[in-house]
Amino acid sequence: MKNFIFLLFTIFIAKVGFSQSTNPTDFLPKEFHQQRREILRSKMPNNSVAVVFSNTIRNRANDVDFIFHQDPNFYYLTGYREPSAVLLIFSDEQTNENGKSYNEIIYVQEKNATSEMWDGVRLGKEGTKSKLGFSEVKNGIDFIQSNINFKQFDQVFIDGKFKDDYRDTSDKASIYELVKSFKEKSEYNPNIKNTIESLAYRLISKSTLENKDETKKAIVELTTKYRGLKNDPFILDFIDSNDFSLLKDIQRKTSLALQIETNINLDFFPNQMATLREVKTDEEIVLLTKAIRISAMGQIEVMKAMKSDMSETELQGIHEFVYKKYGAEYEGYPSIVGAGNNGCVLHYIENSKTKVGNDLVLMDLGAEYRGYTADVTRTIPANGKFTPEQKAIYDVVLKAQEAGIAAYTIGTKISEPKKIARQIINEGLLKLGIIKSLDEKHSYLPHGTTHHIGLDVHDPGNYKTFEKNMVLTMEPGIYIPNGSPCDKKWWGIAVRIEDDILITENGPINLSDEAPRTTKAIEKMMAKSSILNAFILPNLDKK
Ligand SMILES: [Mn+2]
Repeated sequence: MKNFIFLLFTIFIAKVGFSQSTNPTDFLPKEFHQQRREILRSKMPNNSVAVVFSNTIRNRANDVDFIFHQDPNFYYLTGYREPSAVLLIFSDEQTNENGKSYNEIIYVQEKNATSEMWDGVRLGKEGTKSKLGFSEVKNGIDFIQSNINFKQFDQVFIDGKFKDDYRDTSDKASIYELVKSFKEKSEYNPNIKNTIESLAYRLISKSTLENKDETKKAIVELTTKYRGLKNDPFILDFIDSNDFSLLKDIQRKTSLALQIETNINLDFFPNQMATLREVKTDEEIVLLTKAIRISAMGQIEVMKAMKSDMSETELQGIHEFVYKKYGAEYEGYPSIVGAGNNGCVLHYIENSKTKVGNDLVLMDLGAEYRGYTADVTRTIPANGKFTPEQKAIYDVVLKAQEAGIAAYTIGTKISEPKKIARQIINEGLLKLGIIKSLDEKHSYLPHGTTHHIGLDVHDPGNYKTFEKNMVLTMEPGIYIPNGSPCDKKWWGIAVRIEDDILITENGPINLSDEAPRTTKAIEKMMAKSSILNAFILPNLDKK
Protein backbone atom coordinates (compact mmCIF):
# COMPACT_ATOMS: atom_id res chain seq x y z
CA MET A 1 0.00 0.00 0.00
CA LYS A 2 2.76 2.38 0.93
CA ASN A 3 4.41 1.65 -2.37
CA PHE A 4 1.14 2.27 -4.17
CA ILE A 5 0.70 5.66 -2.55
CA PHE A 6 4.30 6.47 -3.36
CA LEU A 7 3.65 5.45 -6.96
CA LEU A 8 0.54 7.65 -7.11
CA PHE A 9 2.51 10.49 -5.59
CA THR A 10 5.29 10.04 -8.15
CA ILE A 11 2.79 10.07 -11.02
CA PHE A 12 1.22 13.21 -9.54
CA ILE A 13 4.60 14.96 -9.30
CA ALA A 14 5.52 13.83 -12.80
CA LYS A 15 2.23 15.20 -14.14
CA VAL A 16 2.54 18.51 -12.36
CA GLY A 17 6.18 18.70 -13.40
CA PHE A 18 5.19 17.98 -16.97
CA SER A 19 2.45 20.58 -17.09
CA GLN A 20 4.81 23.19 -15.68
CA SER A 21 7.43 22.59 -18.33
CA THR A 22 5.15 22.78 -21.35
CA ASN A 23 6.37 26.17 -22.51
CA PRO A 24 6.95 26.57 -26.24
CA THR A 25 10.15 24.83 -27.34
CA ASP A 26 10.27 26.10 -30.92
CA PHE A 27 11.79 29.54 -30.36
CA LEU A 28 14.92 30.17 -32.43
CA PRO A 29 17.84 28.16 -30.99
CA LYS A 30 20.71 29.99 -29.28
CA GLU A 31 23.01 28.91 -32.12
CA PHE A 32 20.97 31.08 -34.50
CA HIS A 33 21.59 34.22 -32.46
CA GLN A 34 25.26 33.34 -31.89
CA GLN A 35 25.81 32.90 -35.60
CA ARG A 36 24.07 36.21 -36.40
CA ARG A 37 26.42 38.01 -33.99
CA GLU A 38 29.41 36.28 -35.62
CA ILE A 39 28.36 37.51 -39.06
CA LEU A 40 27.84 41.07 -37.81
CA ARG A 41 31.26 40.99 -36.11
CA SER A 42 32.89 39.76 -39.31
CA LYS A 43 31.62 42.91 -41.10
CA MET A 44 32.88 45.32 -38.43
CA PRO A 45 36.14 47.22 -39.07
CA ASN A 46 39.02 46.87 -36.60
CA ASN A 47 38.81 48.59 -33.24
CA SER A 48 35.06 49.11 -33.33
CA VAL A 49 32.15 48.22 -31.07
CA ALA A 50 28.42 47.85 -31.69
CA VAL A 51 26.18 48.91 -28.80
CA VAL A 52 22.65 47.55 -28.96
CA PHE A 53 19.91 48.32 -26.47
CA SER A 54 16.84 46.27 -25.64
CA ASN A 55 13.42 47.85 -26.02
CA THR A 56 11.81 49.89 -23.28
CA ILE A 57 8.58 49.31 -21.37
CA ARG A 58 5.92 51.81 -22.45
CA ASN A 59 3.18 53.08 -20.19
CA ARG A 60 -0.49 52.56 -21.10
CA ALA A 61 -2.17 54.41 -18.26
CA ASN A 62 -1.57 55.00 -14.55
CA ASP A 63 0.30 51.95 -13.26
CA VAL A 64 -0.45 49.72 -16.25
CA ASP A 65 2.11 49.27 -19.01
CA PHE A 66 1.75 48.01 -22.55
CA ILE A 67 2.81 44.40 -23.03
CA PHE A 68 6.57 44.43 -23.49
CA HIS A 69 7.86 43.64 -26.94
CA GLN A 70 11.56 43.19 -27.60
CA ASP A 71 13.37 45.37 -30.10
CA PRO A 72 13.65 43.14 -33.20
CA ASN A 73 17.35 43.86 -33.83
CA PHE A 74 18.12 43.09 -30.19
CA TYR A 75 16.08 39.91 -30.31
CA TYR A 76 17.69 38.83 -33.58
CA LEU A 77 21.15 39.12 -32.07
CA THR A 78 20.43 37.76 -28.59
CA GLY A 79 17.14 35.85 -28.19
CA TYR A 80 16.72 37.82 -24.93
CA ARG A 81 13.07 38.77 -24.35
CA GLU A 82 13.28 41.07 -21.33
CA PRO A 83 13.64 44.85 -21.05
CA SER A 84 16.62 46.79 -19.63
CA ALA A 85 19.53 45.06 -21.32
CA VAL A 86 22.44 46.14 -23.47
CA LEU A 87 24.66 44.13 -25.80
CA LEU A 88 28.22 45.04 -26.78
CA ILE A 89 29.83 43.34 -29.78
CA PHE A 90 33.54 44.04 -30.25
CA SER A 91 35.49 43.66 -33.48
CA ASP A 92 38.57 42.64 -31.47
CA GLU A 93 39.16 40.49 -28.40
CA GLN A 94 38.84 42.29 -25.06
CA THR A 95 40.21 41.10 -21.72
CA ASN A 96 38.07 40.94 -18.59
CA GLU A 97 39.14 41.50 -14.97
CA ASN A 98 40.14 37.83 -14.65
CA GLY A 99 42.36 37.93 -17.71
CA LYS A 100 39.85 36.00 -19.79
CA SER A 101 39.33 37.21 -23.34
CA TYR A 102 35.91 37.89 -24.85
CA ASN A 103 34.46 39.65 -27.88
CA GLU A 104 30.88 40.22 -26.76
CA ILE A 105 29.13 40.97 -23.49
CA ILE A 106 25.49 41.29 -22.53
CA TYR A 107 24.23 43.20 -19.49
CA VAL A 108 20.86 41.84 -18.36
CA GLN A 109 18.12 42.42 -15.78
CA GLU A 110 19.29 41.33 -12.35
CA LYS A 111 17.40 38.50 -10.63
CA ASN A 112 15.03 39.96 -8.04
CA ALA A 113 12.59 37.81 -6.04
CA THR A 114 10.06 40.60 -5.44
CA SER A 115 9.98 41.82 -9.05
CA GLU A 116 9.78 38.26 -10.29
CA MET A 117 6.81 37.56 -8.01
CA TRP A 118 4.91 40.39 -9.72
CA ASP A 119 6.18 40.34 -13.28
CA GLY A 120 7.51 36.85 -13.91
CA VAL A 121 10.79 34.99 -13.92
CA ARG A 122 13.92 36.73 -15.19
CA LEU A 123 16.68 34.80 -16.92
CA GLY A 124 19.37 36.59 -14.95
CA LYS A 125 23.07 36.07 -15.54
CA GLU A 126 23.07 32.28 -15.20
CA GLY A 127 19.98 31.78 -17.36
CA THR A 128 21.40 34.03 -20.05
CA LYS A 129 24.58 31.95 -20.05
CA SER A 130 22.90 28.56 -20.17
CA LYS A 131 19.80 29.33 -22.28
CA LEU A 132 21.18 31.93 -24.69
CA GLY A 133 24.79 30.76 -24.90
CA PHE A 134 26.56 33.94 -23.84
CA SER A 135 29.82 33.45 -21.93
CA GLU A 136 30.29 37.03 -20.72
CA VAL A 137 27.16 38.17 -18.87
CA LYS A 138 26.77 40.89 -16.24
CA ASN A 139 23.94 42.77 -14.59
CA GLY A 140 22.76 46.11 -15.97
CA ILE A 141 24.11 47.94 -12.93
CA ASP A 142 27.62 46.67 -13.82
CA PHE A 143 27.38 48.51 -17.15
CA ILE A 144 26.52 51.73 -15.34
CA GLN A 145 29.35 51.26 -12.84
CA SER A 146 31.90 50.14 -15.42
CA ASN A 147 34.51 52.49 -16.82
CA ILE A 148 34.26 51.33 -20.44
CA ASN A 149 35.96 54.02 -22.48
CA PHE A 150 34.01 54.32 -25.72
CA LYS A 151 36.38 57.03 -26.93
CA GLN A 152 39.14 54.41 -27.37
CA PHE A 153 37.33 52.85 -30.32
CA ASP A 154 37.73 54.17 -33.85
CA GLN A 155 34.02 53.66 -34.34
CA VAL A 156 31.00 53.06 -32.10
CA PHE A 157 27.99 51.68 -33.96
CA ILE A 158 24.50 52.32 -32.63
CA ASP A 159 21.03 51.76 -34.02
CA GLY A 160 20.21 55.31 -35.13
CA LYS A 161 19.26 58.04 -32.75
CA PHE A 162 17.82 57.53 -29.29
CA LYS A 163 14.10 58.11 -29.23
CA ASP A 164 13.98 59.64 -25.75
CA ASP A 165 10.92 57.62 -24.74
CA TYR A 166 12.75 55.51 -22.21
CA ARG A 167 10.88 55.64 -18.91
CA ASP A 168 12.67 56.83 -15.83
CA THR A 169 11.73 54.32 -13.12
CA SER A 170 13.01 53.60 -9.63
CA ASP A 171 15.06 50.73 -11.12
CA LYS A 172 18.72 51.79 -10.95
CA ALA A 173 19.50 49.74 -14.06
CA SER A 174 16.42 50.54 -16.14
CA ILE A 175 16.92 51.08 -19.85
CA TYR A 176 16.66 54.82 -19.14
CA GLU A 177 19.70 54.60 -16.85
CA LEU A 178 21.59 52.33 -19.28
CA VAL A 179 21.09 54.73 -22.17
CA LYS A 180 21.96 57.72 -19.98
CA SER A 181 25.15 56.00 -18.86
CA PHE A 182 26.10 55.18 -22.45
CA LYS A 183 25.52 58.78 -23.52
CA GLU A 184 27.85 59.98 -20.76
CA LYS A 185 30.54 57.36 -21.39
CA SER A 186 30.56 57.94 -25.14
CA GLU A 187 30.07 61.75 -25.05
CA TYR A 188 27.05 61.24 -27.26
CA ASN A 189 26.00 64.41 -29.06
CA PRO A 190 22.29 64.41 -29.98
CA ASN A 191 23.10 66.56 -33.01
CA ILE A 192 25.23 63.97 -34.79
CA LYS A 193 23.94 63.21 -38.24
CA ASN A 194 23.45 60.10 -40.26
CA THR A 195 24.50 60.01 -43.91
CA ILE A 196 21.14 61.13 -45.29
CA GLU A 197 20.85 64.04 -42.87
CA SER A 198 24.39 65.11 -43.71
CA LEU A 199 23.50 64.98 -47.38
CA ALA A 200 20.42 67.16 -46.81
CA TYR A 201 22.46 69.63 -44.75
CA ARG A 202 25.12 69.85 -47.44
CA LEU A 203 22.38 70.58 -49.99
CA ILE A 204 21.10 73.37 -47.76
CA SER A 205 24.51 74.91 -47.28
CA LYS A 206 24.99 75.09 -51.06
CA SER A 207 21.48 76.37 -51.77
CA THR A 208 20.65 79.87 -53.04
CA LEU A 209 17.26 81.60 -52.99
CA GLU A 210 17.09 81.02 -56.78
CA ASN A 211 17.52 77.24 -56.70
CA LYS A 212 15.72 76.72 -53.39
CA ASP A 213 12.82 74.86 -54.99
CA GLU A 214 15.17 72.32 -56.54
CA THR A 215 16.92 71.80 -53.20
CA LYS A 216 13.56 71.35 -51.52
CA LYS A 217 12.62 68.70 -54.06
CA ALA A 218 15.88 66.83 -53.49
CA ILE A 219 15.31 66.93 -49.72
CA VAL A 220 11.74 65.63 -50.05
CA GLU A 221 13.22 62.78 -52.10
CA LEU A 222 15.61 62.04 -49.22
CA THR A 223 12.76 61.91 -46.69
CA THR A 224 11.55 58.72 -48.41
CA LYS A 225 14.82 57.12 -47.26
CA TYR A 226 14.90 58.65 -43.79
CA ARG A 227 11.59 59.81 -42.32
CA GLY A 228 13.32 61.62 -39.43
CA LEU A 229 14.18 64.39 -41.90
CA LYS A 230 10.55 65.50 -41.98
CA ASN A 231 10.77 66.76 -38.40
CA ASP A 232 14.31 68.12 -38.52
CA PRO A 233 14.08 71.71 -37.20
CA PHE A 234 16.73 73.08 -39.59
CA ILE A 235 15.02 71.50 -42.57
CA LEU A 236 11.62 72.84 -41.50
CA ASP A 237 13.20 76.31 -41.11
CA PHE A 238 14.86 76.01 -44.50
CA ILE A 239 11.57 75.22 -46.19
CA ASP A 240 9.97 78.27 -44.55
CA SER A 241 12.88 80.63 -45.21
CA ASN A 242 12.09 83.08 -47.96
CA ASP A 243 14.57 85.87 -47.49
CA PHE A 244 18.30 86.01 -47.82
CA SER A 245 19.20 86.65 -44.16
CA LEU A 246 17.06 83.76 -42.89
CA LEU A 247 18.65 81.43 -45.42
CA LYS A 248 22.15 82.56 -44.40
CA ASP A 249 21.31 81.95 -40.74
CA ILE A 250 20.14 78.39 -41.43
CA GLN A 251 23.18 77.72 -43.59
CA ARG A 252 25.45 78.82 -40.76
CA LYS A 253 23.67 76.42 -38.37
CA THR A 254 23.73 73.47 -40.76
CA SER A 255 27.43 73.95 -41.51
CA LEU A 256 28.16 73.97 -37.79
CA ALA A 257 26.12 70.79 -37.33
CA LEU A 258 28.14 69.12 -40.08
CA GLN A 259 31.36 69.85 -38.20
CA ILE A 260 30.61 67.73 -35.10
CA GLU A 261 33.45 65.31 -34.59
CA THR A 262 32.42 61.95 -33.20
CA ASN A 263 33.33 58.29 -33.38
CA ILE A 264 29.63 57.37 -33.13
CA ASN A 265 28.21 56.05 -36.39
CA LEU A 266 24.44 55.89 -36.90
CA ASP A 267 24.42 54.17 -40.30
CA PHE A 268 26.57 51.06 -40.12
CA PHE A 269 24.46 49.07 -37.66
CA PRO A 270 21.01 49.56 -39.23
CA ASN A 271 22.46 48.99 -42.70
CA GLN A 272 24.15 45.75 -41.67
CA MET A 273 21.02 44.56 -39.88
CA ALA A 274 18.93 45.25 -42.98
CA THR A 275 21.35 43.17 -45.06
CA LEU A 276 21.30 40.34 -42.53
CA ARG A 277 17.58 40.34 -41.82
CA GLU A 278 16.26 40.67 -45.38
CA VAL A 279 17.34 37.10 -46.24
CA LYS A 280 15.78 34.53 -43.97
CA THR A 281 17.52 31.44 -42.63
CA ASP A 282 15.80 28.06 -42.78
CA GLU A 283 14.82 28.33 -39.07
CA GLU A 284 13.24 31.72 -39.69
CA ILE A 285 11.30 30.45 -42.71
CA VAL A 286 9.82 27.66 -40.57
CA LEU A 287 8.51 30.18 -38.01
CA LEU A 288 7.33 32.68 -40.63
CA THR A 289 5.50 29.96 -42.54
CA LYS A 290 3.76 28.94 -39.34
CA ALA A 291 2.70 32.53 -38.58
CA ILE A 292 1.41 32.92 -42.14
CA ARG A 293 -0.52 29.65 -42.20
CA ILE A 294 -2.11 30.49 -38.83
CA SER A 295 -3.23 33.83 -40.28
CA ALA A 296 -4.69 32.07 -43.33
CA MET A 297 -6.63 29.75 -41.01
CA GLY A 298 -8.03 32.82 -39.26
CA GLN A 299 -9.24 34.18 -42.61
CA ILE A 300 -10.87 30.82 -43.42
CA GLU A 301 -12.73 30.60 -40.09
CA VAL A 302 -13.97 34.19 -40.47
CA MET A 303 -15.15 33.49 -44.03
CA LYS A 304 -17.26 30.63 -42.66
CA ALA A 305 -18.53 32.57 -39.65
CA MET A 306 -19.20 36.02 -41.10
CA LYS A 307 -22.76 37.33 -40.94
CA SER A 308 -24.22 40.76 -41.73
CA ASP A 309 -25.16 41.44 -38.11
CA MET A 310 -21.64 40.87 -36.80
CA SER A 311 -19.48 43.78 -35.70
CA GLU A 312 -15.98 44.56 -36.92
CA THR A 313 -14.67 43.91 -33.40
CA GLU A 314 -16.28 40.49 -33.24
CA LEU A 315 -14.70 39.51 -36.56
CA GLN A 316 -11.34 40.73 -35.28
CA GLY A 317 -11.88 38.56 -32.22
CA ILE A 318 -12.45 35.44 -34.32
CA HIS A 319 -9.17 35.95 -36.20
CA GLU A 320 -7.31 36.54 -32.95
CA PHE A 321 -8.96 33.57 -31.25
CA VAL A 322 -7.68 31.33 -34.04
CA TYR A 323 -4.17 32.79 -33.56
CA LYS A 324 -4.21 32.03 -29.85
CA LYS A 325 -5.67 28.58 -30.48
CA TYR A 326 -2.55 27.83 -32.54
CA GLY A 327 -0.31 29.24 -29.80
CA ALA A 328 0.66 32.51 -31.49
CA GLU A 329 1.71 35.02 -28.81
CA TYR A 330 0.38 38.23 -30.33
CA GLU A 331 -0.78 39.97 -33.44
CA GLY A 332 2.18 41.37 -35.35
CA TYR A 333 0.44 44.76 -35.67
CA PRO A 334 -2.97 46.17 -34.72
CA SER A 335 -5.64 44.22 -36.59
CA ILE A 336 -7.54 46.00 -39.35
CA VAL A 337 -11.16 45.01 -39.97
CA GLY A 338 -13.00 47.63 -42.03
CA ALA A 339 -16.43 47.29 -43.60
CA GLY A 340 -17.38 49.40 -46.63
CA ASN A 341 -15.94 52.90 -46.55
CA ASN A 342 -13.91 52.04 -43.42
CA GLY A 343 -11.78 49.85 -45.69
CA CYS A 344 -10.59 53.04 -47.44
CA VAL A 345 -8.77 54.10 -44.26
CA LEU A 346 -5.48 52.31 -44.80
CA HIS A 347 -4.59 51.82 -41.15
CA TYR A 348 -8.15 51.57 -39.81
CA ILE A 349 -7.74 49.95 -36.39
CA GLU A 350 -10.81 51.27 -34.56
CA ASN A 351 -12.84 48.32 -35.87
CA SER A 352 -15.86 49.96 -34.27
CA LYS A 353 -18.72 49.42 -36.74
CA THR A 354 -21.40 47.46 -34.94
CA LYS A 355 -22.85 45.76 -38.04
CA VAL A 356 -20.93 44.97 -41.22
CA GLY A 357 -24.22 44.82 -43.16
CA ASN A 358 -23.91 44.06 -46.88
CA ASP A 359 -20.56 45.75 -47.36
CA LEU A 360 -17.23 44.36 -48.41
CA VAL A 361 -15.10 43.74 -45.33
CA LEU A 362 -11.36 44.35 -45.65
CA MET A 363 -9.38 42.31 -43.11
CA ASP A 364 -5.64 42.90 -42.78
CA LEU A 365 -4.23 40.85 -39.90
CA GLY A 366 -1.15 38.86 -39.03
CA ALA A 367 -0.38 36.39 -36.30
CA GLU A 368 2.95 36.77 -34.53
CA TYR A 369 4.48 33.38 -33.87
CA ARG A 370 7.73 33.13 -31.86
CA GLY A 371 8.45 36.73 -32.83
CA TYR A 372 7.77 36.35 -36.56
CA THR A 373 4.78 38.09 -38.04
CA ALA A 374 2.57 37.36 -41.02
CA ASP A 375 0.72 40.06 -42.99
CA VAL A 376 -2.31 38.71 -44.82
CA THR A 377 -5.31 40.62 -46.21
CA ARG A 378 -8.56 39.28 -47.54
CA THR A 379 -11.58 41.31 -48.65
CA ILE A 380 -14.91 39.49 -48.57
CA PRO A 381 -18.62 40.36 -48.93
CA ALA A 382 -20.30 40.37 -45.51
CA ASN A 383 -23.37 38.55 -46.82
CA GLY A 384 -21.38 35.92 -48.71
CA LYS A 385 -22.03 37.16 -52.26
CA PHE A 386 -20.11 39.79 -54.27
CA THR A 387 -22.23 42.40 -56.07
CA PRO A 388 -21.28 42.98 -59.74
CA GLU A 389 -19.50 46.24 -58.78
CA GLN A 390 -17.62 44.62 -55.90
CA LYS A 391 -16.60 41.72 -58.13
CA ALA A 392 -15.46 44.04 -60.93
CA ILE A 393 -13.11 45.92 -58.59
CA TYR A 394 -12.00 42.72 -56.87
CA ASP A 395 -11.03 41.05 -60.13
CA VAL A 396 -8.89 44.01 -61.20
CA VAL A 397 -6.98 43.85 -57.89
CA LEU A 398 -6.59 40.06 -58.14
CA LYS A 399 -5.28 40.29 -61.70
CA ALA A 400 -2.79 42.96 -60.58
CA GLN A 401 -1.71 40.83 -57.64
CA GLU A 402 -1.19 37.68 -59.70
CA ALA A 403 0.83 39.50 -62.34
CA GLY A 404 2.88 41.11 -59.56
CA ILE A 405 3.54 37.79 -57.79
CA ALA A 406 4.81 36.27 -61.03
CA ALA A 407 7.65 38.83 -60.91
CA TYR A 408 8.84 37.67 -57.47
CA THR A 409 11.84 35.96 -59.02
CA ILE A 410 15.52 36.00 -58.10
CA GLY A 411 17.28 39.00 -59.64
CA THR A 412 14.15 41.04 -60.42
CA LYS A 413 14.06 44.57 -59.00
CA ILE A 414 11.87 44.71 -55.88
CA SER A 415 10.21 47.84 -57.29
CA GLU A 416 9.03 45.92 -60.39
CA PRO A 417 5.84 44.21 -59.08
CA LYS A 418 4.43 47.56 -57.97
CA LYS A 419 4.86 48.95 -61.50
CA ILE A 420 3.20 45.88 -63.02
CA ALA A 421 0.31 46.05 -60.55
CA ARG A 422 -0.19 49.79 -60.98
CA GLN A 423 -0.36 49.42 -64.76
CA ILE A 424 -3.04 46.70 -64.52
CA ILE A 425 -5.00 48.68 -61.95
CA ASN A 426 -4.93 51.81 -64.11
CA GLU A 427 -6.11 49.81 -67.13
CA GLY A 428 -8.87 48.25 -65.01
CA LEU A 429 -10.03 51.59 -63.60
CA LEU A 430 -10.10 53.04 -67.11
CA LYS A 431 -12.11 50.12 -68.46
CA LEU A 432 -14.65 50.54 -65.65
CA GLY A 433 -14.87 54.27 -66.36
CA ILE A 434 -13.56 55.22 -62.92
CA ILE A 435 -10.67 57.19 -64.43
CA LYS A 436 -10.73 58.96 -67.80
CA SER A 437 -7.24 58.23 -69.09
CA LEU A 438 -4.29 55.98 -68.26
CA ASP A 439 -2.13 58.88 -67.15
CA GLU A 440 -4.82 60.50 -64.98
CA LYS A 441 -3.46 61.22 -61.49
CA HIS A 442 -5.61 59.45 -58.89
CA SER A 443 -5.37 58.18 -55.33
CA TYR A 444 -7.26 54.90 -55.69
CA LEU A 445 -3.99 53.04 -55.00
CA PRO A 446 -2.08 55.27 -52.60
CA HIS A 447 0.41 52.75 -51.19
CA GLY A 448 3.25 50.44 -52.16
CA THR A 449 2.70 46.75 -52.76
CA THR A 450 5.83 45.08 -51.49
CA HIS A 451 7.65 44.90 -48.17
CA HIS A 452 9.71 42.37 -46.29
CA ILE A 453 8.14 40.60 -43.32
CA GLY A 454 9.96 38.94 -40.44
CA LEU A 455 10.42 40.05 -36.84
CA ASP A 456 8.88 43.33 -37.99
CA VAL A 457 5.77 43.47 -40.12
CA HIS A 458 7.70 46.02 -42.18
CA ASP A 459 11.02 44.22 -41.93
CA PRO A 460 14.21 46.10 -42.78
CA GLY A 461 15.92 45.45 -46.09
CA ASN A 462 17.90 47.13 -48.85
CA TYR A 463 15.04 46.85 -51.35
CA LYS A 464 17.24 46.22 -54.39
CA THR A 465 16.55 42.86 -56.06
CA PHE A 466 14.74 39.70 -54.98
CA GLU A 467 17.06 37.09 -53.51
CA LYS A 468 16.52 33.47 -52.52
CA ASN A 469 14.85 33.08 -49.10
CA MET A 470 13.43 36.58 -48.88
CA VAL A 471 9.79 36.73 -47.77
CA LEU A 472 7.78 39.75 -48.96
CA THR A 473 4.16 40.77 -49.25
CA MET A 474 2.34 41.48 -52.49
CA GLU A 475 -0.60 43.72 -51.70
CA PRO A 476 -2.24 45.81 -54.39
CA GLY A 477 -5.56 47.48 -53.62
CA ILE A 478 -8.23 49.82 -54.93
CA TYR A 479 -9.94 52.22 -52.55
CA ILE A 480 -12.89 54.34 -53.65
CA PRO A 481 -14.01 56.48 -50.68
CA ASN A 482 -17.47 58.03 -50.59
CA GLY A 483 -17.51 61.24 -52.60
CA SER A 484 -14.84 60.14 -55.11
CA PRO A 485 -15.02 61.72 -58.61
CA CYS A 486 -16.66 58.69 -60.24
CA ASP A 487 -20.05 57.02 -60.52
CA LYS A 488 -21.69 56.67 -57.09
CA LYS A 489 -22.10 52.94 -57.54
CA TRP A 490 -18.38 52.51 -56.81
CA TRP A 491 -18.37 54.55 -53.61
CA GLY A 492 -17.37 52.80 -50.43
CA ILE A 493 -15.71 49.90 -52.22
CA ALA A 494 -12.26 49.08 -50.87
CA VAL A 495 -10.37 45.96 -51.87
CA ARG A 496 -6.92 44.84 -50.84
CA ILE A 497 -5.53 41.35 -51.41
CA GLU A 498 -2.28 40.63 -49.63
CA ASP A 499 -0.22 37.47 -49.67
CA ASP A 500 3.20 36.56 -48.29
CA ILE A 501 5.61 35.29 -50.89
CA LEU A 502 8.78 33.23 -50.44
CA ILE A 503 11.44 33.72 -53.11
CA THR A 504 12.94 30.43 -54.28
CA GLU A 505 15.10 29.15 -57.13
CA ASN A 506 11.95 27.61 -58.59
CA GLY A 507 9.98 30.85 -58.52
CA PRO A 508 7.63 32.44 -56.00
CA ILE A 509 5.81 30.37 -53.38
CA ASN A 510 2.65 31.90 -51.95
CA LEU A 511 2.80 30.93 -48.27
CA SER A 512 -0.70 32.29 -47.55
CA ASP A 513 -2.56 30.71 -50.44
CA GLU A 514 -4.59 28.43 -48.16
CA ALA A 515 -6.90 31.41 -47.60
CA PRO A 516 -9.21 31.60 -50.66
CA ARG A 517 -8.42 34.45 -53.04
CA THR A 518 -10.75 34.28 -56.03
CA THR A 519 -14.34 35.56 -55.70
CA LYS A 520 -15.57 32.06 -56.54
CA ALA A 521 -13.41 30.35 -53.89
CA ILE A 522 -14.36 32.98 -51.29
CA GLU A 523 -18.09 32.59 -51.95
CA LYS A 524 -17.70 28.82 -51.75
CA MET A 525 -15.88 29.05 -48.42
CA MET A 526 -18.44 31.54 -47.05
CA ALA A 527 -21.26 29.13 -47.89
CA LYS A 528 -19.77 26.59 -45.48
CA SER A 529 -21.23 26.47 -42.01
CA SER A 530 -19.22 27.54 -39.01
CA ILE A 531 -18.98 25.90 -35.60
CA LEU A 532 -19.34 29.44 -34.25
CA ASN A 533 -23.00 29.51 -35.40
CA ALA A 534 -23.72 27.48 -32.28
CA PHE A 535 -21.82 29.84 -30.01
CA ILE A 536 -24.69 31.92 -28.61
CA LEU A 537 -24.13 33.98 -25.49
CA PRO A 538 -26.82 35.29 -23.13
CA ASN A 539 -28.26 38.70 -24.06
CA LEU A 540 -27.02 41.01 -21.30
CA ASP A 541 -29.43 43.81 -22.24
CA LYS A 542 -32.51 41.71 -21.53
CA LYS A 543 -33.87 42.19 -18.02
MN1 LIG B 1 1.43 44.68 -45.61
